[in-house]
Amino acid sequence: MAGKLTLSQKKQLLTYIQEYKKDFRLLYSFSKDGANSSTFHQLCNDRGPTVTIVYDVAGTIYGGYTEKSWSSSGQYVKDDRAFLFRLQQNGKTDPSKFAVKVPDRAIYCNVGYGPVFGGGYDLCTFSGTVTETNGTYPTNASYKFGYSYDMAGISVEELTNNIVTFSELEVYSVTDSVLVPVWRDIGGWEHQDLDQLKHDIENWSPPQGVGLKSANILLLGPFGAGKSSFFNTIASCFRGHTTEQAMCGSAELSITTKYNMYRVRGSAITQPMKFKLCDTRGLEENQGIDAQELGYLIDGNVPNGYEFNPSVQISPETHGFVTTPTPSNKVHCVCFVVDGTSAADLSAKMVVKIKTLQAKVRRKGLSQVVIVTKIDKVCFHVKEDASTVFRSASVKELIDSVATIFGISRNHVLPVKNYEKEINTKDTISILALRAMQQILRATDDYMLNLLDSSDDKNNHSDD
Ligand SMILES: Nc1nc2c(ncn2[C@@H]2O[C@H](COP(=O)(O)OP(=O)(O)OP(=O)(O)O)[C@@H](O)[C@H]2O)c(=O)[nH]1
Ligand SMILES: [Mg+2]
Repeated sequence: MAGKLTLSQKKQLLTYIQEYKKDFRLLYSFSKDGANSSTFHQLCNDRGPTVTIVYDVAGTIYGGYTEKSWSSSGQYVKDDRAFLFRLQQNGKTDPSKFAVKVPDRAIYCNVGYGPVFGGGYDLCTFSGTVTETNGTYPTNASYKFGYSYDMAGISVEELTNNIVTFSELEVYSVTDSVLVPVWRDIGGWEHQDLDQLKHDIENWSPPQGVGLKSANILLLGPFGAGKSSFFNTIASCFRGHTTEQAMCGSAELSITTKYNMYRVRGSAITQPMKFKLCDTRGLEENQGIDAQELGYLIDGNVPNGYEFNPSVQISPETHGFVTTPTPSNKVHCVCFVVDGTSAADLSAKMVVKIKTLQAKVRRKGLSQVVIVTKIDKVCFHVKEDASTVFRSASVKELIDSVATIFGISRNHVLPVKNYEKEINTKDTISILALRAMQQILRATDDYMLNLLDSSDDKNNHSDD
Protein backbone atom coordinates (compact mmCIF):
# COMPACT_ATOMS: atom_id res chain seq x y z
CA MET A 1 0.00 0.00 0.00
CA ALA A 2 1.37 3.37 -1.03
CA GLY A 3 0.41 5.79 1.77
CA LYS A 4 -0.15 9.56 1.61
CA LEU A 5 3.42 10.78 1.59
CA THR A 6 4.13 12.34 -1.80
CA LEU A 7 7.26 11.93 -3.88
CA SER A 8 8.35 15.52 -3.27
CA GLN A 9 7.80 15.07 0.49
CA LYS A 10 9.90 11.89 0.41
CA LYS A 11 12.61 13.80 -1.45
CA GLN A 12 12.48 16.56 1.17
CA LEU A 13 12.91 14.01 3.96
CA LEU A 14 15.82 12.36 2.16
CA THR A 15 17.62 15.72 2.00
CA TYR A 16 17.12 15.98 5.78
CA ILE A 17 18.36 12.42 6.29
CA GLN A 18 21.27 13.30 3.95
CA GLU A 19 20.80 10.15 1.93
CA TYR A 20 19.11 9.66 -1.38
CA LYS A 21 19.46 5.98 -2.20
CA LYS A 22 16.56 5.06 0.09
CA ASP A 23 13.04 3.68 -0.27
CA PHE A 24 10.05 4.37 1.96
CA ARG A 25 7.82 1.41 2.87
CA LEU A 26 4.58 1.99 4.74
CA LEU A 27 4.67 -0.11 7.93
CA TYR A 28 1.74 1.29 9.86
CA SER A 29 -1.07 3.81 9.43
CA PHE A 30 -4.17 4.76 11.41
CA SER A 31 -6.47 4.21 8.46
CA LYS A 32 -5.00 0.83 7.49
CA ASP A 33 -4.29 -0.70 10.92
CA GLY A 34 -6.28 1.29 13.49
CA ALA A 35 -5.01 3.84 16.00
CA ASN A 36 -3.69 1.49 18.64
CA SER A 37 -0.29 1.69 20.33
CA SER A 38 0.28 -2.06 20.60
CA THR A 39 -0.54 -2.51 16.88
CA PHE A 40 1.98 0.23 16.12
CA HIS A 41 4.63 -1.71 18.09
CA GLN A 42 3.67 -5.04 16.53
CA LEU A 43 4.18 -3.62 13.04
CA CYS A 44 7.10 -1.24 13.63
CA ASN A 45 9.35 -2.78 16.31
CA ASP A 46 12.81 -3.92 15.17
CA ARG A 47 12.40 -2.44 11.69
CA GLY A 48 15.43 -0.10 11.73
CA PRO A 49 15.17 3.56 10.63
CA THR A 50 11.62 4.91 10.41
CA VAL A 51 9.84 8.16 9.80
CA THR A 52 6.56 8.98 11.57
CA ILE A 53 4.23 11.44 9.84
CA VAL A 54 1.30 13.21 11.44
CA TYR A 55 -1.36 14.74 9.16
CA ASP A 56 -3.63 16.98 11.23
CA VAL A 57 -7.08 18.10 10.18
CA ALA A 58 -5.85 21.67 9.51
CA GLY A 59 -3.49 20.45 6.76
CA THR A 60 -0.31 20.60 8.81
CA ILE A 61 2.10 17.71 8.25
CA TYR A 62 4.93 17.07 10.67
CA GLY A 63 6.67 14.25 12.51
CA GLY A 64 9.95 12.66 13.48
CA TYR A 65 12.73 10.52 12.05
CA THR A 66 14.81 8.01 13.97
CA GLU A 67 17.57 5.79 12.79
CA LYS A 68 17.01 3.43 15.72
CA SER A 69 14.41 0.66 15.86
CA TRP A 70 11.22 1.02 17.86
CA SER A 71 10.75 -1.56 20.64
CA SER A 72 8.50 -2.20 23.63
CA SER A 73 11.38 -1.84 26.14
CA GLY A 74 9.93 1.01 28.21
CA GLN A 75 13.26 2.83 27.64
CA TYR A 76 14.59 5.93 25.94
CA VAL A 77 16.88 5.20 23.01
CA LYS A 78 19.88 7.29 22.05
CA ASP A 79 20.00 8.53 18.44
CA ASP A 80 22.35 11.29 17.26
CA ARG A 81 20.70 11.40 13.84
CA ALA A 82 17.08 11.72 14.97
CA PHE A 83 15.17 14.89 14.10
CA LEU A 84 11.68 16.35 14.08
CA PHE A 85 10.39 18.07 10.96
CA ARG A 86 7.54 19.98 9.39
CA LEU A 87 6.59 19.44 5.75
CA GLN A 88 3.43 21.50 5.47
CA GLN A 89 1.74 24.19 7.57
CA ASN A 90 -2.02 24.72 7.22
CA GLY A 91 -2.06 23.22 3.73
CA LYS A 92 1.04 25.09 2.47
CA THR A 93 4.43 23.47 1.85
CA ASP A 94 6.73 24.81 4.56
CA PRO A 95 9.59 22.42 5.26
CA SER A 96 11.81 22.68 8.36
CA LYS A 97 14.14 20.30 10.14
CA PHE A 98 14.51 20.40 13.93
CA ALA A 99 17.70 18.65 15.06
CA VAL A 100 17.98 16.55 18.20
CA LYS A 101 19.83 18.33 21.03
CA VAL A 102 19.59 15.62 23.72
CA PRO A 103 20.36 12.47 21.69
CA ASP A 104 20.11 10.23 24.79
CA ARG A 105 16.37 10.93 24.84
CA ALA A 106 15.74 10.87 21.09
CA ILE A 107 12.86 8.36 21.20
CA TYR A 108 10.81 6.69 23.91
CA CYS A 109 9.73 3.09 23.32
CA ASN A 110 6.73 1.92 25.32
CA VAL A 111 3.99 -0.46 24.24
CA GLY A 112 1.33 1.81 25.77
CA TYR A 113 2.40 4.69 23.48
CA GLY A 114 2.60 5.30 19.77
CA PRO A 115 5.75 7.00 18.41
CA VAL A 116 7.23 9.32 21.06
CA PHE A 117 10.15 11.69 20.39
CA GLY A 118 12.14 13.46 23.13
CA GLY A 119 12.30 13.42 26.90
CA GLY A 120 9.60 16.07 27.45
CA TYR A 121 7.97 14.35 25.60
CA ASP A 122 8.68 16.83 22.77
CA LEU A 123 6.27 14.97 20.49
CA CYS A 124 4.02 12.22 21.86
CA THR A 125 1.76 11.29 18.94
CA PHE A 126 -0.77 9.20 20.91
CA SER A 127 -1.17 6.59 23.60
CA GLY A 128 -3.49 3.61 24.04
CA THR A 129 -6.33 3.43 21.54
CA VAL A 130 -7.88 6.35 19.65
CA THR A 131 -11.39 5.88 18.31
CA GLU A 132 -11.98 7.01 14.76
CA THR A 133 -14.74 9.63 14.44
CA ASN A 134 -16.05 10.43 10.94
CA GLY A 135 -12.72 9.58 9.33
CA THR A 136 -10.64 11.62 11.81
CA TYR A 137 -8.71 10.64 14.93
CA PRO A 138 -9.18 12.86 18.01
CA THR A 139 -5.92 11.81 19.68
CA ASN A 140 -4.49 12.51 23.11
CA ALA A 141 -1.23 13.81 21.54
CA SER A 142 0.96 15.98 23.77
CA TYR A 143 3.84 18.32 23.00
CA LYS A 144 6.74 19.90 24.90
CA PHE A 145 8.78 21.42 22.10
CA GLY A 146 12.36 22.38 22.88
CA TYR A 147 13.10 19.73 25.50
CA SER A 148 15.22 17.35 23.47
CA TYR A 149 14.86 18.87 19.98
CA ASP A 150 15.85 22.35 18.83
CA MET A 151 12.62 23.78 17.42
CA ALA A 152 14.30 27.00 16.18
CA GLY A 153 11.90 29.10 18.26
CA ILE A 154 8.73 27.55 16.80
CA SER A 155 6.10 27.11 19.50
CA VAL A 156 3.61 24.27 19.89
CA GLU A 157 0.76 26.71 19.08
CA GLU A 158 2.45 27.96 15.91
CA LEU A 159 3.06 24.48 14.52
CA THR A 160 0.00 22.56 15.73
CA ASN A 161 -2.59 25.35 16.24
CA ASN A 162 -3.23 23.25 19.37
CA ILE A 163 -4.97 20.72 17.13
CA VAL A 164 -4.63 17.09 18.18
CA THR A 165 -7.18 15.64 15.77
CA PHE A 166 -5.37 13.86 12.95
CA SER A 167 -6.67 12.81 9.58
CA GLU A 168 -3.89 10.21 9.40
CA LEU A 169 -0.69 9.03 11.03
CA GLU A 170 1.81 6.96 9.08
CA VAL A 171 5.07 5.20 9.92
CA TYR A 172 7.40 4.30 7.05
CA SER A 173 10.59 2.29 7.20
CA VAL A 174 13.50 3.97 5.43
CA THR A 175 15.61 1.27 3.84
CA ASP A 176 18.39 1.03 1.28
CA SER A 177 16.84 1.19 -2.15
CA VAL A 178 17.07 -2.19 -3.86
CA LEU A 179 15.81 -3.37 -7.21
CA VAL A 180 12.88 -5.80 -7.16
CA PRO A 181 12.12 -8.68 -9.58
CA VAL A 182 11.06 -7.55 -13.07
CA TRP A 183 7.44 -6.34 -12.88
CA ARG A 184 6.96 -5.71 -16.62
CA ASP A 185 8.83 -7.60 -19.28
CA ILE A 186 9.27 -5.46 -22.37
CA GLY A 187 12.07 -7.43 -24.02
CA GLY A 188 15.78 -6.83 -24.41
CA TRP A 189 18.00 -3.79 -23.86
CA GLU A 190 20.73 -4.57 -26.38
CA HIS A 191 21.69 -2.58 -29.47
CA GLN A 192 20.01 -5.16 -31.72
CA ASP A 193 16.74 -4.64 -29.77
CA LEU A 194 16.98 -0.93 -30.54
CA ASP A 195 17.55 -1.67 -34.23
CA GLN A 196 14.53 -3.98 -34.28
CA LEU A 197 12.33 -1.36 -32.60
CA LYS A 198 13.45 1.33 -35.03
CA HIS A 199 12.75 -1.00 -37.92
CA ASP A 200 9.26 -1.86 -36.61
CA ILE A 201 8.32 1.77 -36.01
CA GLU A 202 9.74 2.98 -39.33
CA ASN A 203 7.68 0.34 -41.08
CA TRP A 204 4.47 0.96 -39.17
CA SER A 205 1.51 2.05 -41.22
CA PRO A 206 -2.23 2.27 -40.55
CA PRO A 207 -3.98 -1.10 -41.05
CA GLN A 208 -4.95 -1.83 -44.63
CA GLY A 209 -8.50 -0.94 -45.49
CA VAL A 210 -8.94 2.04 -43.15
CA GLY A 211 -8.06 4.38 -46.00
CA LEU A 212 -5.47 6.34 -44.04
CA LYS A 213 -1.86 6.93 -45.04
CA SER A 214 -0.79 8.29 -41.69
CA ALA A 215 -1.97 8.59 -38.06
CA ASN A 216 -2.18 11.67 -35.84
CA ILE A 217 -1.26 11.16 -32.20
CA LEU A 218 -2.25 13.99 -29.86
CA LEU A 219 0.04 14.83 -26.94
CA LEU A 220 -1.91 16.36 -24.10
CA GLY A 221 -0.95 17.19 -20.52
CA PRO A 222 -0.08 19.79 -17.89
CA PHE A 223 2.52 22.39 -18.85
CA GLY A 224 6.07 21.34 -18.28
CA ALA A 225 5.10 17.64 -18.33
CA GLY A 226 7.50 16.83 -21.18
CA LYS A 227 5.19 16.70 -24.24
CA SER A 228 7.57 18.57 -26.57
CA SER A 229 10.53 16.68 -25.08
CA PHE A 230 8.78 13.39 -25.88
CA PHE A 231 8.58 14.33 -29.55
CA ASN A 232 12.25 15.45 -29.46
CA THR A 233 13.18 12.16 -27.77
CA ILE A 234 11.48 10.03 -30.43
CA ALA A 235 13.06 12.14 -33.19
CA SER A 236 16.47 11.82 -31.46
CA CYS A 237 16.22 8.02 -31.27
CA PHE A 238 16.16 7.92 -35.08
CA ARG A 239 18.69 10.69 -35.66
CA GLY A 240 21.27 9.07 -33.36
CA HIS A 241 21.99 12.32 -31.53
CA THR A 242 19.67 14.52 -29.49
CA THR A 243 17.64 17.12 -31.36
CA GLU A 244 15.47 19.95 -30.15
CA GLN A 245 13.13 20.49 -33.05
CA ALA A 246 10.31 21.28 -30.61
CA MET A 247 11.12 24.08 -28.21
CA CYS A 248 11.02 22.94 -24.60
CA GLY A 249 12.03 24.24 -21.20
CA SER A 250 10.55 25.47 -17.97
CA ALA A 251 8.57 28.63 -17.44
CA GLU A 252 5.61 29.98 -15.47
CA LEU A 253 3.34 29.21 -18.40
CA SER A 254 3.41 26.78 -21.29
CA ILE A 255 6.53 27.03 -23.48
CA THR A 256 4.60 25.55 -26.39
CA THR A 257 2.04 28.03 -27.68
CA LYS A 258 1.32 26.55 -31.12
CA TYR A 259 -0.36 23.40 -32.31
CA ASN A 260 2.44 21.55 -34.07
CA MET A 261 1.79 18.34 -35.96
CA TYR A 262 5.35 17.02 -36.04
CA ARG A 263 6.53 14.39 -38.49
CA VAL A 264 9.17 11.97 -37.30
CA ARG A 265 11.85 11.15 -39.84
CA GLY A 266 13.57 7.80 -39.94
CA SER A 267 16.96 6.81 -41.24
CA ALA A 268 15.92 8.02 -44.70
CA ILE A 269 15.45 11.62 -43.64
CA THR A 270 13.40 12.52 -46.72
CA GLN A 271 10.82 9.89 -45.85
CA PRO A 272 8.76 10.82 -42.79
CA MET A 273 7.17 7.99 -40.86
CA LYS A 274 3.47 7.27 -41.10
CA PHE A 275 2.46 9.02 -37.91
CA LYS A 276 2.62 12.56 -36.58
CA LEU A 277 3.04 13.62 -32.97
CA CYS A 278 0.72 16.58 -32.41
CA ASP A 279 2.12 18.83 -29.69
CA THR A 280 -0.21 21.13 -27.76
CA ARG A 281 -0.08 23.96 -25.27
CA GLY A 282 0.08 22.72 -21.66
CA LEU A 283 -3.12 22.19 -19.68
CA GLU A 284 -3.77 24.60 -16.85
CA GLU A 285 -6.27 24.16 -14.03
CA ASN A 286 -8.50 27.09 -14.95
CA GLN A 287 -7.80 27.73 -18.60
CA GLY A 288 -6.34 26.22 -21.73
CA ILE A 289 -7.74 23.34 -23.74
CA ASP A 290 -11.18 22.30 -22.47
CA ALA A 291 -13.45 19.47 -23.58
CA GLN A 292 -14.98 21.47 -26.44
CA GLU A 293 -11.59 22.51 -27.80
CA LEU A 294 -10.36 18.96 -27.45
CA GLY A 295 -13.36 17.89 -29.53
CA TYR A 296 -12.24 20.29 -32.29
CA LEU A 297 -8.65 19.01 -32.08
CA ILE A 298 -9.80 15.38 -32.28
CA ASP A 299 -12.16 16.08 -35.16
CA GLY A 300 -9.38 17.72 -37.17
CA ASN A 301 -10.88 21.23 -37.16
CA VAL A 302 -7.72 22.86 -35.79
CA PRO A 303 -5.08 23.77 -38.39
CA ASN A 304 -1.45 22.81 -37.98
CA GLY A 305 0.40 25.87 -36.64
CA TYR A 306 -2.68 27.25 -34.83
CA GLU A 307 -1.60 29.71 -32.09
CA PHE A 308 -3.39 28.73 -28.85
CA ASN A 309 -4.94 31.70 -27.09
CA PRO A 310 -5.97 30.83 -23.51
CA SER A 311 -8.42 33.73 -23.37
CA VAL A 312 -10.16 32.99 -26.70
CA GLN A 313 -11.72 29.59 -27.28
CA ILE A 314 -11.30 27.70 -30.53
CA SER A 315 -14.54 28.02 -32.50
CA PRO A 316 -15.73 27.84 -36.12
CA GLU A 317 -14.83 31.57 -36.27
CA THR A 318 -11.17 30.80 -35.48
CA HIS A 319 -8.83 31.82 -38.32
CA GLY A 320 -8.01 28.73 -40.41
CA PHE A 321 -10.71 26.56 -38.74
CA VAL A 322 -11.02 23.44 -40.88
CA THR A 323 -14.76 23.24 -41.46
CA THR A 324 -14.82 19.99 -43.40
CA PRO A 325 -11.94 17.89 -42.08
CA THR A 326 -11.03 14.65 -43.83
CA PRO A 327 -10.30 11.44 -41.86
CA SER A 328 -6.58 12.21 -42.29
CA ASN A 329 -6.98 15.53 -40.39
CA LYS A 330 -8.44 13.73 -37.37
CA VAL A 331 -6.68 12.52 -34.26
CA HIS A 332 -6.37 8.75 -34.00
CA CYS A 333 -4.90 8.28 -30.53
CA VAL A 334 -4.65 10.52 -27.46
CA CYS A 335 -1.54 10.33 -25.41
CA PHE A 336 -1.65 12.04 -22.03
CA VAL A 337 1.77 13.13 -20.81
CA VAL A 338 2.37 13.61 -17.08
CA ASP A 339 5.44 14.53 -15.06
CA GLY A 340 6.41 11.49 -12.97
CA THR A 341 7.63 13.64 -10.08
CA SER A 342 4.15 15.12 -9.53
CA ALA A 343 1.79 12.69 -11.30
CA ALA A 344 0.75 10.89 -8.12
CA ASP A 345 -0.25 14.16 -6.43
CA LEU A 346 -1.85 16.23 -9.18
CA SER A 347 -4.13 18.93 -7.79
CA ALA A 348 -7.80 18.00 -7.42
CA LYS A 349 -8.66 20.62 -10.08
CA MET A 350 -6.19 19.17 -12.57
CA VAL A 351 -7.56 15.67 -11.96
CA VAL A 352 -11.10 16.93 -12.65
CA LYS A 353 -9.87 18.65 -15.82
CA ILE A 354 -8.10 15.52 -17.04
CA LYS A 355 -11.14 13.34 -16.25
CA THR A 356 -13.35 15.68 -18.31
CA LEU A 357 -10.93 15.45 -21.23
CA GLN A 358 -10.71 11.66 -20.87
CA ALA A 359 -14.51 11.42 -21.00
CA LYS A 360 -14.42 13.35 -24.29
CA VAL A 361 -11.72 11.03 -25.68
CA ARG A 362 -13.81 8.02 -24.68
CA ARG A 363 -16.96 9.46 -26.27
CA LYS A 364 -15.01 9.85 -29.51
CA GLY A 365 -14.09 6.15 -29.28
CA LEU A 366 -10.33 6.85 -29.28
CA SER A 367 -7.65 4.84 -27.50
CA GLN A 368 -5.72 6.61 -24.78
CA VAL A 369 -2.35 6.01 -23.21
CA VAL A 370 -0.41 7.85 -20.52
CA ILE A 371 3.29 8.67 -20.81
CA VAL A 372 4.92 9.22 -17.43
CA THR A 373 8.07 11.31 -17.93
CA LYS A 374 11.03 12.28 -15.73
CA ILE A 375 11.34 8.83 -14.18
CA ASP A 376 15.06 9.54 -13.83
CA LYS A 377 13.96 11.91 -11.05
CA VAL A 378 11.75 9.26 -9.44
CA CYS A 379 14.38 6.58 -8.94
CA PHE A 380 18.14 7.00 -8.75
CA HIS A 381 18.66 3.50 -10.18
CA VAL A 382 16.86 4.63 -13.35
CA LYS A 383 18.85 7.85 -13.47
CA GLU A 384 22.03 5.79 -13.51
CA ASP A 385 20.70 3.12 -15.88
CA ALA A 386 17.36 3.39 -17.69
CA SER A 387 17.19 -0.38 -18.17
CA THR A 388 16.43 -0.81 -14.44
CA VAL A 389 13.05 0.91 -14.85
CA PHE A 390 10.96 -2.25 -14.65
CA ARG A 391 12.85 -3.41 -11.55
CA SER A 392 12.33 -0.15 -9.68
CA ALA A 393 9.84 -0.35 -6.80
CA SER A 394 9.35 3.45 -6.86
CA VAL A 395 8.51 3.47 -10.58
CA LYS A 396 6.10 0.54 -10.10
CA GLU A 397 4.34 2.37 -7.27
CA LEU A 398 4.11 5.47 -9.46
CA ILE A 399 2.72 3.58 -12.47
CA ASP A 400 0.11 1.90 -10.22
CA SER A 401 -1.01 5.29 -8.83
CA VAL A 402 -1.18 6.91 -12.30
CA ALA A 403 -3.21 3.94 -13.64
CA THR A 404 -5.65 4.40 -10.73
CA ILE A 405 -5.92 8.18 -11.20
CA PHE A 406 -6.53 7.83 -14.95
CA GLY A 407 -8.69 4.72 -14.57
CA ILE A 408 -6.84 2.90 -17.34
CA SER A 409 -5.03 -0.41 -17.44
CA ARG A 410 -1.44 -0.42 -16.28
CA ASN A 411 -0.09 -1.60 -19.61
CA HIS A 412 -1.28 1.69 -21.11
CA VAL A 413 0.78 3.67 -18.58
CA LEU A 414 4.27 4.01 -20.00
CA PRO A 415 7.30 5.29 -18.10
CA VAL A 416 9.79 7.33 -20.14
CA LYS A 417 12.99 9.21 -19.54
CA ASN A 418 13.16 11.97 -22.14
CA TYR A 419 16.39 13.29 -23.54
CA GLU A 420 16.91 16.66 -21.87
CA LYS A 421 20.56 17.35 -21.08
CA GLU A 422 22.24 14.64 -23.13
CA ILE A 423 24.10 15.37 -26.37
CA ASN A 424 24.40 11.81 -27.58
CA THR A 425 21.66 9.23 -27.50
CA LYS A 426 21.93 6.17 -25.28
CA ASP A 427 20.57 2.77 -26.29
CA THR A 428 18.70 2.11 -23.04
CA ILE A 429 16.96 5.53 -22.99
CA SER A 430 16.03 5.16 -26.68
CA ILE A 431 14.74 1.60 -26.18
CA LEU A 432 12.46 2.73 -23.34
CA ALA A 433 11.09 5.66 -25.39
CA LEU A 434 10.60 3.56 -28.53
CA ARG A 435 8.84 0.80 -26.56
CA ALA A 436 6.43 3.51 -25.40
CA MET A 437 6.05 4.70 -29.02
CA GLN A 438 5.37 1.11 -30.08
CA GLN A 439 2.61 0.80 -27.46
CA ILE A 440 1.11 4.10 -28.70
CA LEU A 441 1.06 2.74 -32.26
CA ARG A 442 -0.56 -0.47 -31.03
CA ALA A 443 -3.25 1.60 -29.29
CA THR A 444 -3.68 3.53 -32.56
CA ASP A 445 -4.09 0.19 -34.38
CA ASP A 446 -6.81 -0.79 -31.88
CA TYR A 447 -8.82 2.33 -32.72
CA MET A 448 -8.30 1.93 -36.46
CA LEU A 449 -9.32 -1.73 -36.39
CA ASN A 450 -12.51 -0.70 -34.58
CA LEU A 451 -13.12 1.81 -37.37
CA LEU A 452 -12.62 -0.94 -39.91
CA ASP A 453 -14.99 -3.30 -38.06
CA SER A 454 -17.73 -0.70 -37.84
CA SER A 455 -17.42 0.19 -41.52
CA ASP A 456 -17.50 -3.56 -42.38
CA ASP A 457 -20.62 -3.91 -40.22
CA LYS A 458 -22.26 -0.99 -42.03
CA ASN A 459 -21.37 -2.43 -45.44
CA ASN A 460 -22.65 -5.89 -44.47
CA HIS A 461 -25.81 -4.30 -43.16
CA SER A 462 -26.43 -2.45 -46.41
CA ASP A 463 -25.84 -5.73 -48.29
CA ASP A 464 -28.62 -7.43 -46.23
N1 LIG B 1 15.03 15.06 -15.99
C1 LIG B 1 14.11 15.09 -16.94
N2 LIG B 1 13.67 16.27 -17.40
C2 LIG B 1 12.72 16.28 -18.37
C3 LIG B 1 12.16 15.08 -18.89
N3 LIG B 1 11.23 15.41 -19.81
C4 LIG B 1 11.21 16.75 -19.86
N4 LIG B 1 12.12 17.28 -19.01
C5 LIG B 1 12.38 18.72 -18.75
O1 LIG B 1 11.15 19.30 -18.33
C6 LIG B 1 11.02 20.61 -18.85
C7 LIG B 1 9.67 20.74 -19.57
O2 LIG B 1 9.70 19.93 -20.72
P1 LIG B 1 8.84 20.28 -22.03
O3 LIG B 1 9.07 19.18 -23.02
O4 LIG B 1 9.05 21.67 -22.46
O5 LIG B 1 7.38 20.15 -21.43
P2 LIG B 1 5.99 20.46 -22.18
O6 LIG B 1 5.00 19.48 -21.66
O7 LIG B 1 6.18 20.52 -23.65
O8 LIG B 1 5.69 21.90 -21.58
P3 LIG B 1 4.80 23.11 -22.18
O9 LIG B 1 5.05 23.22 -23.64
O10 LIG B 1 5.33 24.27 -21.41
O11 LIG B 1 3.38 22.77 -21.86
C8 LIG B 1 12.22 20.83 -19.75
O12 LIG B 1 13.18 21.56 -19.03
C9 LIG B 1 12.74 19.43 -20.04
O13 LIG B 1 14.13 19.38 -20.26
C10 LIG B 1 12.64 13.82 -18.37
O14 LIG B 1 12.20 12.71 -18.73
N5 LIG B 1 13.61 13.90 -17.40
MG1 LIG C 1 5.79 21.96 -25.01
